[in-house]
Amino acid sequence: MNRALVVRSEACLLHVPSAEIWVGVRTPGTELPERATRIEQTLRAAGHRVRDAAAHDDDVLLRVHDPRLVEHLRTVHGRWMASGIPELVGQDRVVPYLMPTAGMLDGLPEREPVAVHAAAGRWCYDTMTLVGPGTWEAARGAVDVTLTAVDAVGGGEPLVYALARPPGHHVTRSAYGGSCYLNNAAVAAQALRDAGHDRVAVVDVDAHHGNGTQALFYDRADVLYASLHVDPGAGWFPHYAGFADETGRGAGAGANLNLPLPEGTEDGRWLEALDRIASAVGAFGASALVVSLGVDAAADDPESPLQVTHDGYERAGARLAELGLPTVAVQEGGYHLDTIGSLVEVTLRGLAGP
Ligand code: SP5
Ligand code: ZN
Repeated sequence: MNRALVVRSEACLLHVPSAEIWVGVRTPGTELPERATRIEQTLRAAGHRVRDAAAHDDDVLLRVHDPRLVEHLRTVHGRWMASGIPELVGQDRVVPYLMPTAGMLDGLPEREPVAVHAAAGRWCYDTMTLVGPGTWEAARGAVDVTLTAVDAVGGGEPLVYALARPPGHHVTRSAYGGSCYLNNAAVAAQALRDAGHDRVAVVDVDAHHGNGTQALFYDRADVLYASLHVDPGAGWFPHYAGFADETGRGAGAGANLNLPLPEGTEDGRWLEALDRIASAVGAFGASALVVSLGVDAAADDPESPLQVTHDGYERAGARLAELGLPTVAVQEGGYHLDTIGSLVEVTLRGLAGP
């Protein structure tokens, strides 16, 4: 059997979410470091080659994201700790209490707020994505993992898996959320473009719509974003994006494909949608593929109502492998610790081809 090259980094374990605040209620965080250790353990046991990430500069990252977002993430936890909030209210994680929405500002100029607890909501769009002491190093480490994976594909590896954590597909150019801080898959797509691939496809199999990746490439004809996910119209995160009528804009018209699926969708319907996506990637004429590999569509995952099996994920990998494209698979969601490793492993088995 063909095996993938796996890229990982110790830095990715440094982000410890501690909690998520959802509808005002503090619940334990689900995007845990153990996700990465479980995946790595399983992939090593299955005989995949494992390589440490190499440090990369900020060049691609700063073209994908607003440099002010990157600077905010790099500095905000330190500012928070120095602000007195931890002593005053007992909160040592950065969490917004106010988001300056377009409706609030109503045309007023954007100002740089003095208070760090106000700046927190300028760059983060939800209350579930807390910043702790190791968050920046982990998110930046995930970018290094991703860029190292792209380099390896450039060096002739047909399939490279970026064990990126925290995940990234919910991050837009200038706003983070959904347990994500920096958009690893978008960095992969941009780096593949820079490496000479004229057309790159991003296929997002995470249970949730990758609103960040979609937004980043929505106006561009050179990167196709295609996703199958639980229908935001049925009340699921990210709620405001992921609808079938979002097909791209301007030069990017036709280069965005959303296939929202009902709660309870099982392998058959999920794989039909995946097949439509694979055909679209073929028709698009991509010369490289990024897979946003979330495994939270699995039946046993606590965060989504899709009912995909291990066999479904393996077949999805195999269908994408038929495209015959150099592939960077980037880890996104997946929260059931006992099966996250095997779900990733079978998907890579499929992606590696017969
Ligand atoms: C990368 C990824 O899969 N992000 C998913 C973020 C969606 N989270 C939505 C959570 C909605 C409420 N969850 C409450 C359960 C608390 N554990
Ligand atoms: Zn997800």
